[in-house]
Amino acid sequence: MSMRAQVPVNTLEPDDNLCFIREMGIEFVTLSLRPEEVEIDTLLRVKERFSKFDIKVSDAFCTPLQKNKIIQLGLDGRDAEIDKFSNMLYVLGRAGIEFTSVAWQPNGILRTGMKAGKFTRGGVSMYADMEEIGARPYANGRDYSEEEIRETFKYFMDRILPVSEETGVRMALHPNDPPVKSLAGVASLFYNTETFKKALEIAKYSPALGLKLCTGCWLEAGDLFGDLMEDIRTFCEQGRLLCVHFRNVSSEMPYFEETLAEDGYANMYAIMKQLVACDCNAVISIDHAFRGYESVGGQLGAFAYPTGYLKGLMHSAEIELKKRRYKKY
Ligand SMILES: [Mn+2]
Repeated sequence: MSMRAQVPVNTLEPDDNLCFIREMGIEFVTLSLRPEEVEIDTLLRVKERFSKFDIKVSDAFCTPLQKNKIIQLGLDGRDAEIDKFSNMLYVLGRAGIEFTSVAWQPNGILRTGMKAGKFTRGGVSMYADMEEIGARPYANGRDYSEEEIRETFKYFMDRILPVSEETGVRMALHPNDPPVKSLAGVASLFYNTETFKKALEIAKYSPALGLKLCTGCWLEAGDLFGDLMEDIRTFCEQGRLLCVHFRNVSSEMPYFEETLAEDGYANMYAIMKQLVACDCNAVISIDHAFRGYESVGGQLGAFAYPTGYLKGLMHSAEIELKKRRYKKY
């Protein structure tokens, strides 16, 4: 199976949006769930409604569980939060949804802000100035060491891996973003290829733990992250790659803006060709878009052009590598 382009949606996505997604030639969506929506009837109803538009739910996530401060900092009540995560896996399993997302960043993605940058053609997008981010005070009252953060990940994995294996619902781990050793006083779990391998070791190399390969993170850190081309090959071969975030940035840290694929410092076609050459069997999305305009379709409107560009690069690579054929030419 080849890569499948996807866009993010929520359970209340209007019918017109689903039509628009179908008309972009997109058959897969990643479904955002509010905590109260993590139950089987809601999911079956949503899947049924989406199926009328030939749209399948490739994966689903619940942000408060995906980036959970209590679990990830080991605060009081983490067992109850882990139970909620476990319940989500059972529900997704019953609904036939293949994977969910995890990002070991209790404070989320850190950016200096959003603005129309030097490299964004007037588009308002996220940018990071690491000098500013690095000078921030502790976000959670004190410093959390690498050992502590590894412990919280191990504690979670020890309890969740058996459920993930039993239900068949895998987890796609996203790197810490920006990928540096520590952010606002919390050590990062996964900020380069080596630390991802350590996370796999903690997860006892269970197939349940997969990778969300965010090219944005790899590019933000450049060679300090690892060899992106080699990593694509390795993790495709291992069947770890569940999802690709296809995103470019203006330059490596210490300062970057999130740009259109064609405007950043990396050749995104070369990256796409490597994904296709390695028979990447994952869903792929643009990750972030410029801030949308209400009158031009909001977020989905903002996703449309870069997602079409992504599909153009993907199909070009498939044609060039003879993995996509037409009757004529
Ligand atoms: Mn990403």
